[in-house]
Amino acid sequence: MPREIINVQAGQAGNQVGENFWKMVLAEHGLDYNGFYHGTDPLQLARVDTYFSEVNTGSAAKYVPRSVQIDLEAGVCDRLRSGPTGALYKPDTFITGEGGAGNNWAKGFYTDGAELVDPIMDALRKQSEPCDALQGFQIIHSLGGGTGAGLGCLLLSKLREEYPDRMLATFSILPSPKVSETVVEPYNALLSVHQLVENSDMTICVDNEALYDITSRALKVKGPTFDDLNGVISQVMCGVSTSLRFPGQLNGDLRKLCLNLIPFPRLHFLAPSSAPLHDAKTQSFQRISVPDLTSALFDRKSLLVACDPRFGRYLTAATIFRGKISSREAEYTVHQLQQKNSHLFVDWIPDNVSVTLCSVPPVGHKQSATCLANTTAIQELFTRSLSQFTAMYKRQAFMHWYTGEGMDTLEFSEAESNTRDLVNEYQQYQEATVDSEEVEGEHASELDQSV
Ligand SMILES: Nc1nc2c(ncn2[C@@H]2O[C@H](COP(=O)(O)OP(=O)(O)OP(=O)(O)O)[C@@H](O)[C@H]2O)c(=O)[nH]1
Ligand SMILES: [Mg+2]
Repeated sequence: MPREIINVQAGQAGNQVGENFWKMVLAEHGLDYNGFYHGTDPLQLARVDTYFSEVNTGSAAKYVPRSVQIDLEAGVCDRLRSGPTGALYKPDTFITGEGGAGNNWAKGFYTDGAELVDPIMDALRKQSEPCDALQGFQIIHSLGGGTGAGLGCLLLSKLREEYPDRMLATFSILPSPKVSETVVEPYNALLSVHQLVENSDMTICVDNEALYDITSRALKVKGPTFDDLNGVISQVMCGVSTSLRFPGQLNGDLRKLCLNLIPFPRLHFLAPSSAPLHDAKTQSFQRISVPDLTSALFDRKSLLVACDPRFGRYLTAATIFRGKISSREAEYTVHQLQQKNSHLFVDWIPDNVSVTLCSVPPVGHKQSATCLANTTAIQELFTRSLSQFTAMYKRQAFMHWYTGEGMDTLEFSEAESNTRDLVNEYQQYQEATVDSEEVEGEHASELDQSV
């Protein structure tokens, strides 16, 4: 029975990354840009229904993305529609407004976005009704703007209300001053984190700061464009969704993936890494050894979040190896790496790194690997945004743009303290050992300081 996922791409970043993601997923499943199958490997179609609905066109089956594209302005979606994959999407799954949210989270969440949310929910219902066993939703969005961040978070809370027992996952792009110069991005980002902590089951963090470094250093792109960054993001999105899209044993659906990765409900912010990191336009038919792939996955330079796992500890991690790789070798290599670096993995969750295999490699490669890490080092990402947020918020800079949309400044204070609590929780679990005193209470923030 199919276990469907519905994709939502919101705002400029969401739709641009989404376009790239679908192109890559199509290629992996042997589908052309119109959704027709030309592949030769039955594995490509075995679970294609996770992300595609099959439409009978009379002669051949057409595979249509189960996706809704939204934006408060029409330009980005219009470009997507007139682009090479434009004919792929169902026409009634584009929902756009006029004018955009102008980088204002309050417009996306409270005013303009709130006006568009009902037609969006209708479109999502239309997608979910024919599903046999809907797993849940994934939202692709940036946290730095107004639409993807504000309206994306509003949608998340609506989905939580209407589909309380389905999984809600997000691919969330965090802003970096290296890529964008819009000053209010730290506000939008932390207001979003405040929502994501409560309403998302799993947030896969993609940090434009790390992407900029990867594209400019590892891929040697001079002055990387969004297209360069998005190529790396879709590569990683394809990697992390492999176990959902191909038959396998472990982490075969969103719920199982979350169950293995998320030991505490609030600590669901994951850092993805990928190897080899390559320019989407080049192909690599070289063999890369399993030990090389494995050590790259746990290397800071392969991480899509600008943090250093050596300064934190892994609570859990899920690895997936693709191509002709023996499961014994993969498991042995991961185990060896963990033994050698045992201080980097919490000792109170035994066997906290899972290994999954998929024989289908990404297009143009012989083998590859991806990892989703729940590392306490991710707190660096939140402290970075917090310090930018606090500097402006202390002086109430730019606040009138938000209060002008009816927002209460209290929400800013709450977002700030919620993020601060999150950082403390990561820190406390980082320091906890199997021998430290037993902890009581639900939240790590209630832990005794001596732990
Ligand atoms: N990686 C990546 N980041 C992007 C892309 N487009 C925009 N961003 C980043 O996203 C943030 C801005 O958000 P956008 O997605 O442009 O905004 P939006 O959701 O359309 O919201 P409004 O335009 O304010 O209505 C900034 O941090 C940008 O650097 C993209 O294609 N790829
Ligand atoms: Mg926009």
